[in-house]
Amino acid sequence: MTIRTVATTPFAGQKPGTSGLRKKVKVFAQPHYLENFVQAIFDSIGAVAGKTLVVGGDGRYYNRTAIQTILKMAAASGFAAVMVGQGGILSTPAASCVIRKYRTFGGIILSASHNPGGPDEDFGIKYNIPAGGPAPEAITEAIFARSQEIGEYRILDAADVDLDTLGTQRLGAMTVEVFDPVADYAALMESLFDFAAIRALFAGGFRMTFDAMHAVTGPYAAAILEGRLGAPRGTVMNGVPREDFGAGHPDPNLVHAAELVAIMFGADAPDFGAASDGDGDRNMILGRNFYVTPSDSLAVLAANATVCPGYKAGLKGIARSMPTSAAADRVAAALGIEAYETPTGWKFFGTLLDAGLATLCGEESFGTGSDHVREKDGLWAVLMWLNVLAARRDSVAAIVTAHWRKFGRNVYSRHDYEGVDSEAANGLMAHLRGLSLTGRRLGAYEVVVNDDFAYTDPVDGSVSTRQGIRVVFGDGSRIVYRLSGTGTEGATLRVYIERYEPDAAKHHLDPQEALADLIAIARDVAEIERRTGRTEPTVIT
Ligand code: VG1
Ligand code: CO
Repeated sequence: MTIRTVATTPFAGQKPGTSGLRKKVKVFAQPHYLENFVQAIFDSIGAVAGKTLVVGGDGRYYNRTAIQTILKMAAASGFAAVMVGQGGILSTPAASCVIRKYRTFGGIILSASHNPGGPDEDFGIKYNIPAGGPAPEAITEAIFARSQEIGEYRILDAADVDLDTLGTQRLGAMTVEVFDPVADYAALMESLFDFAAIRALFAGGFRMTFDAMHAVTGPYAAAILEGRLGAPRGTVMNGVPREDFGAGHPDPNLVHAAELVAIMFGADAPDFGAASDGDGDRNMILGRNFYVTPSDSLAVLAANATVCPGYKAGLKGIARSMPTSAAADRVAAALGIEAYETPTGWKFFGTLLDAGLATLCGEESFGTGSDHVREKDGLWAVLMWLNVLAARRDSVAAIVTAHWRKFGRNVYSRHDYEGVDSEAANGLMAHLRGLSLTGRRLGAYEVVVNDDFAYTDPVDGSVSTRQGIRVVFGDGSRIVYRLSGTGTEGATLRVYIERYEPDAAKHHLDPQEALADLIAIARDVAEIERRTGRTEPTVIT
């Protein structure tokens, strides 16, 4: 077997976004495209000789092909070993778990998360550091810079590796260990939650439906919920990962998880419903006829965390991304712990978790997690809810509405305008950046803060600017605007709207009604219709 050095030239635009590099499969499949980016990673993370790397993905189309390339390139770069999930499968939180448990030199995760999969759809790749989390911006910027000057890459000439048989193989001088992608993760979950109490809950007739959306969590959910926790077979639906996610959008929200939503809002609905996304790091939580917003879910889990064995000592702090509602801040204040506000993207939580400043983290985009790994974790959130339900023996709706009565409700909604013309979207953001609204009245509200969110990491001092336009009003209500950093076509404008409602008599109102005046202001201020031609959002969550 020989190592080949291949001459190459840079591709424009290999710039990682909110969570790694995401492009159409057709872009990744061009000769040298993936190889250039992988070599740029290996060239940017320090000496790799003798180190171990974790590799796996969400099982989407091109996953296996990409893994073969990465294995041969890792061998050519001098890695001593690569641990790869059987069948190329490894959820994002399980990858983080394994990187940490075996103290590897990080890992490469192949996923475009909630984006559709298939030959004409999306693919993605990102590097996670040895702490288990997404590479911070300093590293992603170094990878991008390297990709823009790359002149060659190295790859081993070898036959493909068998990804399906557990055990150890040789690839040149490197060891490839194909491991069970579920076992370590399931053991970690069992160490955090009261599995006996959850088993007793199911044994008492509690019914649940988990929608794996034909994505990576199928095998994890089946092993944990139906296996270790004794939920009846059939609790997990769409549980077999498919390369095209069954032609669906593996995004656990009210629009894309419509099948689950119909079950949970239908006749004879189960007690509890949940779904996860393409790579297993997101979660949607539903009760019977009841939807829990991700921002509320974070707050409720924080308020109830001590019923779970892994969190019984209490929380050190709670972190949320800036556009996420401030519901969790109210819990932090009540608990007398710190609340942190970070830019969008899980990479910003890593330093807080490593420094022991925060225990729970969350994003409005169906992401919740804790210091057990360094990624958001879909099944973890589902299990934490199950532990809370087993301890409180109350319905999801009763737990959330009682939470609102105690803390008030942060009424919240996100409006996405997908597939907007990029120039129009950039123009809209430039228009917003040019406004100076502080001190002005908009409808019934007075603007007290209007800025482009900038963040200084309290641990390492790194600064991230241009993280979203904020319009904050005197009563704490907010409108936030940002462009998505995970899409592959045109631009997606996200508008986040929040208002605090202390009055329990109004907690039952539909957020779209309760927020109607702010929604109208948000559209006016950004001139959404005039600039994008859109009269309505494509997705409302
Ligand atoms: C979106 C979400 C963000 C999340 C990111 C990755 O980013 O808003 O909160 O961290 O996706 O999630 P953006 O830039 O499109 O708004 V995942 O599950 O796609 O890795
Ligand atoms: Co995801």
